Amino acid sequence: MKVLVLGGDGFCGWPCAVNLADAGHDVVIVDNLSRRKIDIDLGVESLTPIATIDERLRAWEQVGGRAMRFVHLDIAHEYDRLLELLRSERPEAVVHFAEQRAAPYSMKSSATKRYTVDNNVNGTHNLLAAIVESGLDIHIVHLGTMGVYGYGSHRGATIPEGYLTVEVPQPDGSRFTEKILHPANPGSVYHMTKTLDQLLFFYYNKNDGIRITDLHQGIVWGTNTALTEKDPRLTNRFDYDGDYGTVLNRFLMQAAIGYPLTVHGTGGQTRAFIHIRDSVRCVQLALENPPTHGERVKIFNQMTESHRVGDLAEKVAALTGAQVNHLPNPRNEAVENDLIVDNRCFIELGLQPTTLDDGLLAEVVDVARRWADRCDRSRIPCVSAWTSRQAQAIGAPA
Ligand code: NAD
Ligand code: USQ
Repeated sequence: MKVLVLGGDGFCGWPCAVNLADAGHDVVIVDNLSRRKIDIDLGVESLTPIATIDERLRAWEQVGGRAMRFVHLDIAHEYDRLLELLRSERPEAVVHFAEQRAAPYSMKSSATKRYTVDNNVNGTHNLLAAIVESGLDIHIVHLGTMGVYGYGSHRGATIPEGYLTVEVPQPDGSRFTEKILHPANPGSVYHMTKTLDQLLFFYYNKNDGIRITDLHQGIVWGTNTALTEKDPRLTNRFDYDGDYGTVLNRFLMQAAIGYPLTVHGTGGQTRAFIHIRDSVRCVQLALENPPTHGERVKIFNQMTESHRVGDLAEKVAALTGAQVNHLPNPRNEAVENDLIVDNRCFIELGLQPTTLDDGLLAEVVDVARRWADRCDRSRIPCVSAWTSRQAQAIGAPA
C-alpha cells in the first residue's frame, strides 16, 4: 500500500518507515526536520550519531531495502503543498508522527508552549482538512499518548481503550448508557495538544467519515530495531537530555556513564512503556487492520507494561550498580498513581511484547555504554519547571 509517514525522520517514525518499506509498502517520508533544528537550538545531540535523512535513505537502498522517498514539508504551515502531495501521491494511508513530542520542552516558556500548540494542533487539523478537500479515502494512523487519560484519578479502575461506558441519569429517574471518549486529563501543554487532537478526530470522523486509528502510546524505550541495526547510517536517535530524554532511556544512559539516576520525587509515578520494536510492529498492525467505513475512531492503548519510576531506577541500579538519586520534581504531577491499562486490541492482533526483562541489559551494553563518550553531562538535569512553585523547588529561573 502507498503510505505517507509524517514525521518519518524522528525517533518513532524512522524505524517505522523502514519497517513498512521492508514489509513491501510504498513509503514516502514527510518531515520538516524541526526535531534536528530543536537539537541545534538546545545545543544537544542524540547520544547515537545519526545520519542525515539523505544518507539514511541511500544506506537503506544499499542494504537492499525498498526505496523510500523524502518530502521536506511543514504540515502545520504549508497547507497547499500538503494538499497537493495528497492529490499527487493518492496514499491509501497516512501515519502521523509529526508533532512536538516532549512535555518538558512544551513547558519551558510561553514561546515553547505556543509553538507546541501551533505546530501540533494546526498540523493535525491541516491533515484532516486536506483529506476532506482531496476527496480521497485515506486511513489516518495517529500517534497519540497514554497521557490523555491523566494519572492519579483512576483509583484502581482499568483504563479502557479510548471509550468509557457511562450511565446518564434522566429527569424521570431512569438511566441510559453511552460510550463516550474517556475524559481528557492532560499533564502538560504537550499532552493537552494530544487531547485536542482527539476532539479533531472525533469531529472529522463524525462529520466527514474519515477513517482514523488513534494509538495511545506509552513511553517508548530502546533504540534500534533489527532493520535499523543493519548499517550504522540507519541508526536511530537516542535522546537523553533533560527536555527530550524519556525516563527509562535516561536511566540506562545515566547508568552507563556512572551518573546517579535522576528520580523525580518519590518515584511513585507509574507510567506505561513499550519497546521501539513493538511500537513499530503496532503501527504496522494498525495500518493493516483499518477501521471499516462508518466506524467511529478506533483507539488502541499502545503499551505493553506499566512500572513505577522508582522501581525502574531500582531495576537499572540492580543490573548496573548505579546509584539512585531522588530529586525535587520539576513537574506538577501526582506524587503517586496506579495505572492499570487494557491493551487487549494489540494482543488480540498478535503482538508479542518485548518486556523490560528481555531487553534491558542488552540495551545498556550495546547502546548507552558504546556511545557514553558522546554524552554532555551538563545537559542531563531537567530544568524545565511546570510552575513557579516547581522552579523554586529545583532552583531554576521561573
Ligand atoms: P520526534 O520528535 O523524534 O519525531 C517527530 C518528527 O516529526 C520529527 O522528525 C520532526 O522533525 C517531525 N515534525 C514535527 N513537526 C512537524 C511538522 N509541522 N511538519 C513536518 N514534520 C514535523 O518524536 P517521536 O518520539 O518520534 O514521536 C513521534 C510521535 O509519537 C509524536 O506524535 C509523539 O507525541 C508520539 N509518542 C512518542 C512517544 C515517545 O516515547 N517517544 C510516546 C508516545 C507517543
Ligand atoms: N522522570 C523522572 N526522572 C527523569 C525523567 C522523568 O523521574 O529523569 C519522570 C517524570 O517526572 C514522569 C515520568 O518519569 O513522571 C515520565 O516522564 P518521561 O519524560 O519519560 O515521559 P513523558 O513526559 O510522559 O513523555 C513521554 C514522551 C511523550 C509521550 C509520553 C507517553 O516524550 O511523547 O506522549 O511519554 S505517556 O507518558 O504515556 O503519556
